Amino acid sequence: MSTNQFLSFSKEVTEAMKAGKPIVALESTIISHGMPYPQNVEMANTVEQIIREEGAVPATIAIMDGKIKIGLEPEELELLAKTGQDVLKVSRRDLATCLSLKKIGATTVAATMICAEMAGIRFFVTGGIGGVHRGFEEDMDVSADLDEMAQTRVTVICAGAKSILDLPRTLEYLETKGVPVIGYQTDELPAFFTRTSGYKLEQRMDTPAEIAHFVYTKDLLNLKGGELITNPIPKEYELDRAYIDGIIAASVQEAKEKGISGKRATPFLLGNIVKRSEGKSLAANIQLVYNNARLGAQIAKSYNQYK
Ligand code: PSU
Ligand code: MN
Repeated sequence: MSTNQFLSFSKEVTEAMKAGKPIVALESTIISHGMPYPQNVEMANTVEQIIREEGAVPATIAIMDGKIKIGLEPEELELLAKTGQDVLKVSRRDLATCLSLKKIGATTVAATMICAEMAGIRFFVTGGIGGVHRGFEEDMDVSADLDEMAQTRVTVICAGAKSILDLPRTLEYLETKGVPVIGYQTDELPAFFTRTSGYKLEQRMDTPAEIAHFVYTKDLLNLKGGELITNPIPKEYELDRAYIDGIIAASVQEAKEKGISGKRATPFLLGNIVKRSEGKSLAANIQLVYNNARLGAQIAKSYNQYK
C-alpha cells in the first residue's frame, strides 16, 4: 500500500488493500457536476454495490479536509452529491490549490487517475472521458484527461466519449500521445449514448481476461501512461443516434451563444442535454456506468492473478 501525507483511506479500502483484494477507483466529478441530485448519489451507491457484487472493492475518490479521500463514507458521498456544482471541480491543475485551501473537491478523470496511482490502484471506472471539444480550432479546449492518459498508469474503463466532443480528433490526440484505446467486444469507438460512432478502433478485445493480460504486459514493458477501455452501452439502454445528436448539437450551440468555456463547458453541456432530453440521457448515462462497473471489476479481478 503506497501512501503519502495527503492520502486518507476509508476502512473498507484499507482492509481490501491489506487482504490484496482487487480495487476499482471511481471519480467524483461525475457525481457533483455530471448528474443532478438525488439521482447522482443513488448512482454512486449502486455503482459501488455492483463492484462489490463482482468481488472487487470500490474506492470513490474526492478531496475533503485537506486530504485525498480514497473511498468515501456514506455521509461524505451524500455531502458531495448534495453540494453539486458548488463543489470545486478538480483536475490536475486544481489538485494542489484545493488541498492547500482545504476546499471540498470532486476529482475529474485526470485528477482521479493521479490520486488512484498515488494510492496504488490500477483500475478506474467512469462514464465518459473528456476530450478534444468541437470547435477546438478556436478555443483550444482539450480536456486535461487526455494528457493524463498519456502519463499516468491507470486503466480507465468508460463508454467512449460523448459527441459533445470531436471524436475523430480525440482519437488522433490519443494516438499521438501513445495511449492504447481498446474496444470491448466492438470494433468501433462507442459514442456514450450509442454503441457505435462510425470511427474504427485499432484494437478489439473480447474478454476481461484478455484485457487484464494486456494491462499486465504493458506493466512489464514499463511504459508510462494509461489504457482506455471503451465499453458500449447495453443495447436496451441505447438512445437513437439522430435524436441524441440533434440534442447535443443544440446544446453545443447554446453553450457557444452563452460564451461558456473552460472548466464550465462540460458540466453545462451535460446538464443541458439532460434537460433537453427530459431525463432520457440521464437514464442512459446511469446504465452505462453500471455496465462499466461490472466490466471494470471483472478486469481488476482477473489482473489480480499477476500480482
Ligand atoms: N463526460 C461525461 N460525464 C462527466 C464528465 C465527462 O460524460 O461527468 C466529467 C469527468 O469528470 C471528466 C470531466 O473528467 O467531466 C472532463 O471535464 P473537462 O472537459 O473540463 O476536462
Ligand atoms: Mn476543457
